Amino acid sequence: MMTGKKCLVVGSGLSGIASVSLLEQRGAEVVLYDGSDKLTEKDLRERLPEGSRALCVTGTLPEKILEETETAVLSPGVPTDIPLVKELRDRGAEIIGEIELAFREEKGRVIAITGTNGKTTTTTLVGEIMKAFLGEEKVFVVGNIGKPYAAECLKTAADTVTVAEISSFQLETITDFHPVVSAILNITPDHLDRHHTMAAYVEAKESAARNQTQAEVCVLNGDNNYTLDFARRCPAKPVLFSVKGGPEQGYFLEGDKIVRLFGERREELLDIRRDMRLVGLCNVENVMAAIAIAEAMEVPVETILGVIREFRAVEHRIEFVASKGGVDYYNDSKGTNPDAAVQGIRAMNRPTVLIGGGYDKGSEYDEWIDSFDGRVKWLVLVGQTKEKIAECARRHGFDRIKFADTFEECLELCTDLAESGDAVLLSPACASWGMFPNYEVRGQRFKEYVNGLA
Ligand code: UMA
Repeated sequence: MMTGKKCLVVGSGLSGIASVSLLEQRGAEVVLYDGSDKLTEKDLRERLPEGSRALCVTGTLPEKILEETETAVLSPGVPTDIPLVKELRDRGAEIIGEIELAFREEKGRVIAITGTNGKTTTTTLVGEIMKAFLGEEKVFVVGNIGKPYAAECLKTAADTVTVAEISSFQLETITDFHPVVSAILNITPDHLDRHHTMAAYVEAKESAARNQTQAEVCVLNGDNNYTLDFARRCPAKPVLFSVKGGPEQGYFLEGDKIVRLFGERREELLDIRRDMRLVGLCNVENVMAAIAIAEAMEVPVETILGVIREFRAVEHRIEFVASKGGVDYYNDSKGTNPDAAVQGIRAMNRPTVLIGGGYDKGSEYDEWIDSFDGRVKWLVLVGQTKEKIAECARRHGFDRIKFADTFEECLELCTDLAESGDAVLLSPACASWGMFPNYEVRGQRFKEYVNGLA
């Protein structure tokens, strides 16, 4: 029961604001706190919906609030080991995160998808499959993907499904969160500034399945040492997928075919060249995981395949735009750092004119240049980082470089350089700032240009 409960919400971003609204709808007395010294109490008030009675606090949290708080709801970006959280814990407050808060209101079934990479694509694809199966209004796609779970949970019912993309940050603060199907797509080092050790990061990811039972399913990557190891200890029934030839049972890639093998029953499900519009091996993994999740939810295979055949990609992530004059154009504007851009270029299977450059975040480009691996026909550079990238490329023996002064000039140059059978890929390894307000606008501009070509 939340009525009259004294709750403290930490963080006034998307999660925090949605948490305040949920708590107030449930009758709690809410304090919204933000630790940023750039924000004032007025800023917090402006972020809240009209009519909210929450007390807004910045700076140092008064003793009285620390003492009275019964439940503290942390936003994902708030580390669980900062002095404020320790203090609240020592005084006996319950510490939960926004995902846990929302889950306590859940009336239907939950699918939880985590992993270092591929979460958003897999979550989006599973969301589409579940919508095709149950109807649009019965499915909620929430979490790290950008829509707070707390904003949707009160709409759930016995016959709805919540598809949640869950980050390691969000998993640190769950207690009862219990998906009927969970998935850990892969685990590679990430966010170590926050979790401190790889062991802690892995533990956070594994907790997606913590409350599951043997009657439920946890989908795991059979090619990743961490998730493979977890398959032996997982409280749910592990279902493996693999692109490297594979586990003895589960979903795997055989030539160009995704195959399912359960017991003696072997079935070819789809041809990755014929039936998938998504490109790149990372997306084959995402598709396999989505099939495994959807089948665990008892969605008929034909419904699943129907959605996969049409699914084009999450916007701005290795998104196929159009084929013009025999040249395929791909928008990977979301490739805002070298790591993400490595995935972009690896997904190309033909000579590629690659657009790089943008705002300087102090990144190093060596690994990205190394990943070109003979695929890049021309590298067209634009923006603040163009000289820095060119210098790095030359050091690695790559000198097929062209420069452009504006984004428009860069696009025209690409069209001139690309020949029938080539690809043009916008995957710049840099943020868009300086030329655009964000990567979405950059991707949009690229798509408008491509769609306008004869
Ligand atoms: N804050 C504090 N104290 C702190 C830290 C932060 O008061 O110690 C305050 C900040 O001043 C700021 C607010 O908290 O005002 C921000 O909270 P937040 O960082 O949790 O951001 P939200 O806007 O609530 O967005 C969060 C997720 N952000 C993070 O995990 C960092 C979003 O994921 C998510 O989409 C959203 O909730 C809705 O569920 C973003 C993300 O970057 C996309 N995720 C990471 C990733 O994908 O790698 C994990």
